[in-house]
Amino acid sequence: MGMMHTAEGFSGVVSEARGGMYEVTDSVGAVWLCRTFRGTKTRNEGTSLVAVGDVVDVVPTGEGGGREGVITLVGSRKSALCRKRDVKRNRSKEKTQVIAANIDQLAIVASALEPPLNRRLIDRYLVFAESEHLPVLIIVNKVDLVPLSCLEADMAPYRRLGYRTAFVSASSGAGLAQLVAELQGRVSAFSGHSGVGKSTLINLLLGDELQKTAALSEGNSRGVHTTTNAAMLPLPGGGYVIDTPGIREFSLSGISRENLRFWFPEFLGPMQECSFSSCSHTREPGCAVRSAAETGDIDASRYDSYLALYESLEDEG
Ligand SMILES: Nc1nc2c(ncn2[C@@H]2O[C@H](COP(=O)(O)OP(=O)(O)O)[C@@H](O)[C@H]2O)c(=O)[nH]1
Ligand SMILES: [Mg+2]
Ligand SMILES: [Zn+2]
Repeated sequence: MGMMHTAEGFSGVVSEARGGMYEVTDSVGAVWLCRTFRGTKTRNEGTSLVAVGDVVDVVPTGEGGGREGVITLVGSRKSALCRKRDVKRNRSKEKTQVIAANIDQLAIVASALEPPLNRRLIDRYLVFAESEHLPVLIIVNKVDLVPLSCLEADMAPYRRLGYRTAFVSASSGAGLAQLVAELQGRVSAFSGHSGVGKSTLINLLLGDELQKTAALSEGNSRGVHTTTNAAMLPLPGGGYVIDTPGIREFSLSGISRENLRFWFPEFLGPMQECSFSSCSHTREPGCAVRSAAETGDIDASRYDSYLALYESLEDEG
């Protein structure tokens, strides 16, 4: 099931979406301008018909050999980054908008300073990634502004939990080679607080030739009336980067007060020992998770993030 050209059509990946038209990149890297039609079939019900990252079947329609086509089938997605429903426009039949499909990892971008390292926000992203079963890379940018030893201490709890981290500076170039290695051959969705340096980093990673493309797609995404514009930006060494909006725009529908505990992997052991099997790990007596946070077996800041997230979620019961 590779991306094969056949007599009738071929399979490719949607590399850019803008205004209802899609760029589809085929197996040899050629770009086709495609649209959907009433007969376009999908293996994904209830969500956007086509999103960046989708694997699609295309039938060429271009006259005189132009690279144009219609999308006949959208393949099933192994992962999907979805947009939060607009509460004001929440019609029950409205489809869930997909920001990007088939991403291999979520690259959480934070900065060492300006804005300061925000562990609460990192934890929020991690809970999201765990709930979506998405591998994570935590990128700490602007390491030129803070001694590396301080940052390594700040991030040690995450490394202990097995999350991959990369310390980089888009300004000095520190750590970029390691970051390139972590991104190579994968589709990575970049997300993080504004001002942490996502655009600067992505431009650096793309190399000179493609910087113009990135600037262009960013310009588009600011437009008020445009529909979901997104692009997979090809990395020189293989793999793609997708710039995404912040987590406030993400659908967190998989996360509730009841299942939050499962997205903190370090809680899973201690919580077997809680006095109440239904323990919420907030204020019950005999809570082994809270005890572990007090003794330092669970990082105290992570536990505080749990409490803050718990409070921010609605009670389903
Ligand atoms: N000191 C320092 N500043 C940086 C670094 N990377 C980006 N910046 C600056 O941070 C600001 C925000 O960067 P930008 O890429 O627009 O952030 P974005 O909002 O995440 O896309 C800009 O003024 C950049 O020049 C870095 O590694 N070190
Ligand atoms: Mg930006
Ligand atoms: Zn408990």
